[in-house]
Amino acid sequence: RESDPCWLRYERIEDEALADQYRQWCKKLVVCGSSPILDSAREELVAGISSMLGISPTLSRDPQVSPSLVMAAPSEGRNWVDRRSWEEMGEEGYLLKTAHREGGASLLLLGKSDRGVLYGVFHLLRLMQIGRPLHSLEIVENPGNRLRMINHWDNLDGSVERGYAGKSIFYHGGRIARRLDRVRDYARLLASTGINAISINNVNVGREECRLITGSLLPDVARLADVFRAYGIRMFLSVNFASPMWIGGLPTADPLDPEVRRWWRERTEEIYRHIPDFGGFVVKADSEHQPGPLTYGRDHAEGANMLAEALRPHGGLVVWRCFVYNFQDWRDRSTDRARAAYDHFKPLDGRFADNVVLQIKNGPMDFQVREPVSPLFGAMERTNQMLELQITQEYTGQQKDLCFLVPQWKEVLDFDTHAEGKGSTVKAVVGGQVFPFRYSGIAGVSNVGDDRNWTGHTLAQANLYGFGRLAWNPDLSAEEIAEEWVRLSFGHDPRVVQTIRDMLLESWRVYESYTAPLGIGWMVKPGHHYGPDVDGYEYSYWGTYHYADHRGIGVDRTVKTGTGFTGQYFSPNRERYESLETCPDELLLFFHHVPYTHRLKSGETVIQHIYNTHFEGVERVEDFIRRWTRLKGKIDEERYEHVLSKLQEQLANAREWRDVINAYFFRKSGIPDEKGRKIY
Ligand code: BDP
Repeated sequence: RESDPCWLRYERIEDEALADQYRQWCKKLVVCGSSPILDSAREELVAGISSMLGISPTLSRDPQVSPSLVMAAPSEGRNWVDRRSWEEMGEEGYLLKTAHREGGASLLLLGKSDRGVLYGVFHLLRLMQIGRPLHSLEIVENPGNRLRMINHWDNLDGSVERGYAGKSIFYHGGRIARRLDRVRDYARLLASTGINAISINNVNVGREECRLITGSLLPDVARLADVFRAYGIRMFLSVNFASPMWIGGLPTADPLDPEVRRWWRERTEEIYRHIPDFGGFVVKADSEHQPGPLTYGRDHAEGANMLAEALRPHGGLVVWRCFVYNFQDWRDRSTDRARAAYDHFKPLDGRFADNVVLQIKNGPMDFQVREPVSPLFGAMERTNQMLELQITQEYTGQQKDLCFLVPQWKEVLDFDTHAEGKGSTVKAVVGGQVFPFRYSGIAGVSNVGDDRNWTGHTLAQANLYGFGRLAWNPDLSAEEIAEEWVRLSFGHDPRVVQTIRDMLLESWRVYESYTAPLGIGWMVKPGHHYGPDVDGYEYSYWGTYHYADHRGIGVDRTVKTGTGFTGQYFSPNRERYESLETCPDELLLFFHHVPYTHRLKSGETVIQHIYNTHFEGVERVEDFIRRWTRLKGKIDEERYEHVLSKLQEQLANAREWRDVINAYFFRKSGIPDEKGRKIY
């Protein structure tokens, strides 16, 4: 069976008057220029037009034919607009403009690069899918981020680390898939939102996966790269720092060893022989059992720079991840996992080569439903930085529970680090506006697998879409993105649009309300991380996260009496988190240890807040189900039934969370629920 087209459905436009207007604009298409990317752009445009409007536009390469729609490559595009409009476009930007001239009007779709043209095509098709008029367009768009990247955690055997949507679309039984139709559709989906880079294998690189950079698999990797290239997406590979030993037969992987350096140079040269526009390496080093430079008494800068040196002559980058922490011992209260990334990397500022980018997870821990923003953003003014988000819902419901993450990501992007005074938001830092980074941007860990609907939960497609849209334009609101996605995916029935949009927008807070409270996180079942286990990690060497006893709960991360983590922030964030009075409720237990009777700004005590939110969370899921069932008959049966069954699964999960969390805190604290509800 065919895979789900997601938001590229191009359904026939039912409003005949509108379709007729569109036909006027789309009937005579002039295409100037040709290249693999422009060919993809043209194919997409023609396919979209025929599917939505039921016509095949006449195609010409001759600009003299008084076209209705002009799609022109950079070399030709210049001739169609004045200099000012042309110069407003950046390298990947595009222009969509209705030009009225003698002999009629035409729609101009121009790009500064082939990629720009492709993005312009997807924008135009989106406008038509959403039903916008085209007669007075004046759109210039440039991406807000230079790197807009997807990271895959796929393994060669076809499994996907933290994947909740089936098997890998790239690999099958130790090889790269023979047929790449599915990959091509994926490239289209990604390009439609403006993604321009992808890494295709797990950051935990096993022995098998080391072969991806050897002659045995490179020809196949190159086939994948070809597919992505035609959609403007550059390919990256995750590499294992110990590769020179594992596959090169060297006795060491010491980054200062000349043989090791030569080995990487030669490997890199071979990669570029197969993939001339190869993007570079993604590296997880000295983290969670992965090898790295620390083994050899070298630091992260020495490790990253060695790879950077090998990639530099070819224009490649090193994406070096900052997810580095030592296993802590909960008996040693001086360690704090939250501090680790900053403690490791901040002292190295200025030592990284300019083709290294540090990739930093949004929070200081690990993709919990609620965390403060990592204090490392903006803290290294002489080091390229990018943001890492997790699209795959590891800790946020595993694509069984509905959890639209765009509102969370917006909070991260809009967070003001105050690195260079007010207005140094995370989006400005990773957009390269606060410090003149050579490379920066946003990466997201993919939520895609070979399930027919790509993402397990159909509504989780909205996370992939939203990620791409935000990477392109971090100023879009969560509301705009949600509504856009619903219209593209489910059409324009007002009840459908409103219901699904609202459910998406509420879902993150609903998920938060029935899981770990007030910013502590981690009350999940160890290993797979779905469902509640209050003390699952509490006494493990991997860390301790809530310190609940019979008096109170939370982690004291203050400078005055705790781990000192708050001191890693710039003022005034530092003071805001340090003080119990100003610390925001939703992060209270991340920063402070308080008695259960502590009163939140909301007026409730901590314990009563826990009870209330957990009862409420379950009710909200019940309400989701009620609202969804009112859509019966208004959307296709298949997606209707699918989402309904997911919501029912979510309800069971929410109930389990409610009962486990409430019972635990009731027993710990001995404080009854003010409202006398049943706690098991
Ligand atoms: C954690 C995941 C683990 C990843 C790790 C990482 O549980 O599977 O390998 O992040 O980002 O969230 O490297």
